[in-house]
Amino acid sequence: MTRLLLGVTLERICKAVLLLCLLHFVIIMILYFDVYAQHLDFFSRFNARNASRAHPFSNSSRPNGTVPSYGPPSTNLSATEKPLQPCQETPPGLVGRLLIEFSSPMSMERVQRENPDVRQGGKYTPPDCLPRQKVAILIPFRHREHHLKYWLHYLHPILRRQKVAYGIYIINQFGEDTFNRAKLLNVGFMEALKDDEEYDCFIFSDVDLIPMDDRNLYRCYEQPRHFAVGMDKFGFRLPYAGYFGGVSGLSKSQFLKINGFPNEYWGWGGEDDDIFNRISLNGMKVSRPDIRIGRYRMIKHERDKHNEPNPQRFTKIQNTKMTMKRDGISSLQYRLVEISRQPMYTNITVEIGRPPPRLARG
Ligand code: UD2
Ligand code: MN
Repeated sequence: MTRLLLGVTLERICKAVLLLCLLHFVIIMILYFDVYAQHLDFFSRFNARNASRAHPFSNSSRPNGTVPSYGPPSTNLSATEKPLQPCQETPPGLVGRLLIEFSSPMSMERVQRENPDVRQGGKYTPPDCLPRQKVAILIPFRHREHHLKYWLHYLHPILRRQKVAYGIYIINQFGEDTFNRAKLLNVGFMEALKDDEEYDCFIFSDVDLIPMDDRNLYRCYEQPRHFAVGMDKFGFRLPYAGYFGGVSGLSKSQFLKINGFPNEYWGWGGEDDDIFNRISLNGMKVSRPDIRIGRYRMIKHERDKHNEPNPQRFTKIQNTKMTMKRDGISSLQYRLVEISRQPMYTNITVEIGRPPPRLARG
């Protein structure tokens, strides 16, 4: 009797083990097929992305009038591909705070290697959505190659995550006469539009300023934008309410409304305050990101040669109201020396003259 009972129990245990094994096998099979399906999905998405990379959007390849916004042509979509949607207002791939440092050496080769989808001339268009604005980024420049490498290294990936169509323009002052930041930026505005008339937003950035947070979106707003709110050199605080230096952005119509920037500020200082005055005098108000987001690191440097503080600046900023109508984009004169398209940026070398003799003596 005991033996019989033992046999029955053993048989039950065996059945239970068998059932467990069967269950285990079924679960494994389900999981296996699920992973396999995901792989398939991943590969098909990967292929689609590569296909879109193989036909990057460029002005020359765009059939006239077939594309409503700044995206790849929609004409060669297959039946299964969805047409591109406008890029989201808040880009989904932002990472927030960034670690910015300038101690490790940087090379242009590295920047190029790490940004393979930037087109010749430093241009980029998001491959997966239709960007809402086309932004020209203008950098006043002379003899700051070392800074430029860091700027490109940090900014290309940030701008890519921000999902805008953009082009980078270095406005390089020819010769060794006194530097003129604002006039170079006026040249940048004109030349960027000659390069691509679709630019509707212009961002003016010093070559030595790197944003520390990618939520500080490089695009244009309802009002002229001041991006560089908190800089390390000012203890991450706005130095004064009317400060407009460092990095700023104006739409095409905002820029034209203030007659562009002044051409007559030679040497260091004052031009940013004049631009601020122009904005207020034309009934606009400067907008800014939150101080926690608008943080910047400036690459440390000495004052450059031929960019000494402009002794006229304090008097000049008192007179913006009188000068802004005659001095600006409407009176801009320059001689183009060379335009060269580099892999990571477009270089525009320009002769912009020198200060009038009275100022040169001052
Ligand atoms: C401040 C402002 C800057 C501008 C300037 C006064 C900050 C962070 N920036 O800059 O926007 O208002 O004062 O004019 O407060 N540059 C060259 N080569 C030169 C000289 C200047 O490339 O030889 C360019 C370069 O892009 C540089 C920018 O001009 O970043 C401003 O010059 P700066 O960096 O010498 O002046 P800084 O830092 O006092
Ligand atoms: Mn600087």
